[in-house]
Amino acid sequence: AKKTPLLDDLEKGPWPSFVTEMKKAAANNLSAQDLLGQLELSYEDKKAHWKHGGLVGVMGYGGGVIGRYSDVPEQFPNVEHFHTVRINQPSGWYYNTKALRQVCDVWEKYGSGLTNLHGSTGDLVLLGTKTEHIQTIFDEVSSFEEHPMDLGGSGSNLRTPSCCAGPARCEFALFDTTDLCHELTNEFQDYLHRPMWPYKSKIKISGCPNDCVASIARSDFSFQGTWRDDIKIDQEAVRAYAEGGFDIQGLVIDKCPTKCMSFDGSELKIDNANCTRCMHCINKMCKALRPGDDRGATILIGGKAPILQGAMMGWVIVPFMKIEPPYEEVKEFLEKCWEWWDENGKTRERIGELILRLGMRNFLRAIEREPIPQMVVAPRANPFFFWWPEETVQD
Ligand code: SRM
Ligand code: SF4
Repeated sequence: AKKTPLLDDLEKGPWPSFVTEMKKAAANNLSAQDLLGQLELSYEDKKAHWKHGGLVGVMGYGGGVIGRYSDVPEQFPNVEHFHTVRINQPSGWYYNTKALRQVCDVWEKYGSGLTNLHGSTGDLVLLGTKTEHIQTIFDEVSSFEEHPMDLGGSGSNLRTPSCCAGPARCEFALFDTTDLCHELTNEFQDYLHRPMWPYKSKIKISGCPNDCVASIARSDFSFQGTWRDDIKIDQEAVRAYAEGGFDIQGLVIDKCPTKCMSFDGSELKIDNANCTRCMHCINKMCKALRPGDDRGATILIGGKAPILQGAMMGWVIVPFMKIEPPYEEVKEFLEKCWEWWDENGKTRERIGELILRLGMRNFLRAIEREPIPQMVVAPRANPFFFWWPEETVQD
């Protein structure tokens, strides 16, 4: 094996190291050997030795494969092509071992054998193959006898939707996140596989406001489970917390962001009209407090990383929507938003940035929604009011 003193540094310390894993793979894998060599050279030169080299893909798809080529192929011929294949993960990342084995077999045959489970959008990511194998990999993966799989998103399209573990593993799931994710993925196949929008668009779905998939910061459309009626209180269980020495006042009442709770030593009261459904009290006292029964989701728009306008968190556009199969209302809502964005967005402008540029009033009019207080992120700072032409009186 070639010497890699700079990479070896990344094996020090108590944490797992991708270098150690790549070295294990390199024992009988030429791609992994050259990958280590090229990475070492990048560290020496302080420069990446990958280049984007035009589009590669499979028949009928515009996304799902990211083209990568080495710019020093004479030194590292086994990574001359090193394309990445994104496989759409099952909702909530539930595989059985057979499904995973099938993918690994294909990848050992046609790819580098190196994987990334999972990419941060959610895909099962296969790292490094040659142009001539891409179509074969897709053909095999998509025609597995059991659990056939499809490509995920890349480029200016709908990116692979992802969701939290949902009701199969989590008692807090206020709707079936896995079913909604699966349904939206199937419904919007065209948008997922054919890049045609101004830029990428992401959907992430969490079953409750704990937002375990961090949808608020990482997706243009963030779905978070919520409820409209009152938090359910078991006063006996509340007293048991207090008797057990749990500091209800300090850890729950004082931490409530809207100060809508009180506890007199024996009874807990919640002013539900002022509750913002943050989940904190329920997380802390889950034996005594439960979400209400009238359940659905809040939809936030605009979460994204820093390109163009800086990093943004999503903000509330729909405070509450019932989330029930076949999810027609959700689908119509998404279609309306995408249509307006596709019509008006500049290249690389995401929907949240477009709302900032053209104004919320234009967005709300296009998607046929009335402005409501929950949409306000911060008090406005300019005194002007813009009337629509039909609201003014002409002399
Ligand atoms: Fe990303 C660009 C890799 C998840 C925001 N991202 C890229 C590029 C194309 C940059 C490049 O040319 O090297 C990378 C392609 C890598 C390749 O060759 O395969 C890249 N992004 C990744 C992955 C593979 C990292 C990973 O190993 O997990 C993730 C996708 C794997 C998957 O499908 O599961 C990945 N990227 C994300 C996320 C997180 C998420 O989706 O939850 C974000 C932040 C959320 C967001 O969308 O804003 C993200 N990637 C970006 C951005 C900034 C976008 C913006 O509007 O600010 C770019 C820049 C760009 O598009 O030019 C970018
Ligand atoms: Fe459970 Fe909520 Fe996390 Fe989903 S987001 S896994 S429902 S706590």
